[in-house]
Amino acid sequence: MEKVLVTSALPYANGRIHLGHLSGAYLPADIYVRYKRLNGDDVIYICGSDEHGVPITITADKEKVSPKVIIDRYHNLNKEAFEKFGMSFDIYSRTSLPIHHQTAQDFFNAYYEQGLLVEKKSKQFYDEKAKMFLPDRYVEGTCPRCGYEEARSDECERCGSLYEPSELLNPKSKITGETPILKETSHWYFPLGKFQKRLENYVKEMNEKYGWKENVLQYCNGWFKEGLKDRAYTRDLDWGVKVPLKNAEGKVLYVWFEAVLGYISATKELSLKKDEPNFWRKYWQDPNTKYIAFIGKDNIVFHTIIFPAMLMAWNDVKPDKYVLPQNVPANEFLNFEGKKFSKSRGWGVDVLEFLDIFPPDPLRYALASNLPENKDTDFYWKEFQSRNNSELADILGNFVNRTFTFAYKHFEGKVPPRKKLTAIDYEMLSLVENYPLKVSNLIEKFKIKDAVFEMMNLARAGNKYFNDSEPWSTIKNDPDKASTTINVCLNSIYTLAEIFEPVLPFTSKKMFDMLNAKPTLWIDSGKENLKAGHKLNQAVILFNKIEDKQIDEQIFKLNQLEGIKVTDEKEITIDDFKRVKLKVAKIIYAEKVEKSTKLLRLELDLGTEKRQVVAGIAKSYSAEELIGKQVLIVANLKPAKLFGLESQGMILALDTDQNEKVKIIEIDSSIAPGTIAK
Ligand code: B3M
Ligand code: ZN
Repeated sequence: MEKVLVTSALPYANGRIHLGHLSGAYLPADIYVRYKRLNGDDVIYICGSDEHGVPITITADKEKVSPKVIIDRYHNLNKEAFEKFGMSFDIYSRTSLPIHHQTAQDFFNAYYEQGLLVEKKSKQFYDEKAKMFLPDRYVEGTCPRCGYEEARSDECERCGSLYEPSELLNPKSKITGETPILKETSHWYFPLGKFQKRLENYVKEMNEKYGWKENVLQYCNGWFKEGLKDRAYTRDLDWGVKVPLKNAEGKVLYVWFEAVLGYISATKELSLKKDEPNFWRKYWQDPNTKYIAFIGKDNIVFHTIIFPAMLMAWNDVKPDKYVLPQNVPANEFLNFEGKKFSKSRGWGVDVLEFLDIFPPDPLRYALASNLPENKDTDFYWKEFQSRNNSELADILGNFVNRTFTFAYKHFEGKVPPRKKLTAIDYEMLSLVENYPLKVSNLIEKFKIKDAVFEMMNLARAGNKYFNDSEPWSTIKNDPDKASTTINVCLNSIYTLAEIFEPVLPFTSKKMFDMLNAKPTLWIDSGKENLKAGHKLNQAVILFNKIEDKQIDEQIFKLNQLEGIKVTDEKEITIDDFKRVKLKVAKIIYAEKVEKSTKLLRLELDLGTEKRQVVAGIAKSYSAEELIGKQVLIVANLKPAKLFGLESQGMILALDTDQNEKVKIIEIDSSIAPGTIAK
């Protein structure tokens, strides 16, 4: 039995998590953890919200509310999204808790007291109007190397060069739009360079022992080659963990130096909840613990270099020593229908939105089958549909369904005995028996995608065995043979229920309920777990097919939103704008589109003509309340087909950013339908 500590990156509580996040650091970890639990290992799984740092304050500034409002909102939304998705964290904590602040300050003090931190003065941008130092992302200017006009204070996203803030041309504060001055400030630096040799050895040793992923090693080696430099441990900001020193007013710990400690403080919070204050030490401070940190590729340096260096620096002087990550299986990115996820452009779909429409298991399966383990991958709606329909429903669902139907029709809903075993039965039994090990070998190596492929292969083999055994004919001329076939099929379904549990936890539960059985130890799940005479429960449908219409609706909505949310784009000319014909339209009839949760079919009067428009506003308005209202529409939009209905135009509405709610732009009744807006 292994003692396993698993963490997933702590998402910033400044926005909703989307499918890309799930594929990167959460679903693979949850699959690993669920498998480890069934395998009888002693596992804890830790996560929570990252609630400090500039990403949070920027969002708060934009909305003109306090950071607290933002973190409360998104912590709760993301916690709910993870729960609905079936994430099995032992705790989902938050870094704004006092226990986290205390933990982070303890670490800072441990370094400060051993004289490790170096105090240095430097010039940083300062906004005199806002009376504050401006962190990197608050300053924009022209890149001194390539002339890119939206470069950050010390790095250019376009040409990738790094420079001193004083070199940035034409700097502007993002808060006031004023030109900031350079003002001297002092910060404490963590001397990462001092740890370089030890870090290189650590990465080398872990890789030799446990086989790190190629992409992760490459990142690390890139950093080592460049040479590790001192890193500022503090920032001039008032939102965050206060620097625990006198004369450190207005300074907080740099978010990355405390967020990684969030894993530890979250485990401490779990200990308090369990009323076992030293529980966390059993994992973090036992040298036998296998610590696995799941992350996305943009977080590699923090987990393979900065966090280990911080733990080393603590372990150097303190008696209670921490374990370092044994493996950091970072994933690449998931894109959406060929492009990067983008909130501002409305490209992508967030988790809660998705789970409002479709159940979690098909999403888990589709994402797990296509994890960006070695390269970026894409989520496509059509692929999601076919994974659900042609794999989950047609292969796994079908095998379970035909077996249960047969067992009820011919064997009174009981497991029939094994009577005459022939070669084909022995072959199937030995395949099933060896299957759990085959799958676990892959999961142990973090080859989750391959493991999921193998899981479905067992269901494929089940169907083939059923077909080849022809129980529908043997039941008439050789009933003992049919009895054997169904016994083997039911036992295979037991194995499937278990090995699919990490990926399809909700479905697995249904399968076990149908079998009237409980999971066993992973390695035993391929054995004869259902004995002859065992009574089954009634079968339920495991997967519903997803219709083309449902998918078309999503694709339509995506393109519609993408068309509207162009606020971040460069300017357009007046001629570009003139190409858009905006007209006043009166809604003369409205009704729900059948089987759609979002769409209404509207009949519009444009003065000289009538039009039909399909609008994605059913979550905000009932059909009845719309009739008689006047709205603005884009009248020269190319018609599109949706749920078999032609949509001849698009209604303008305001995005309230509240769970897909929109507000139509109403035009008062004194204006005649057909009037042009310009
Ligand atoms: N919050 C970055 C992110 O959400 C950061 C991860 C922290 S892990 C300790 O991608
Ligand atoms: Zn540049």
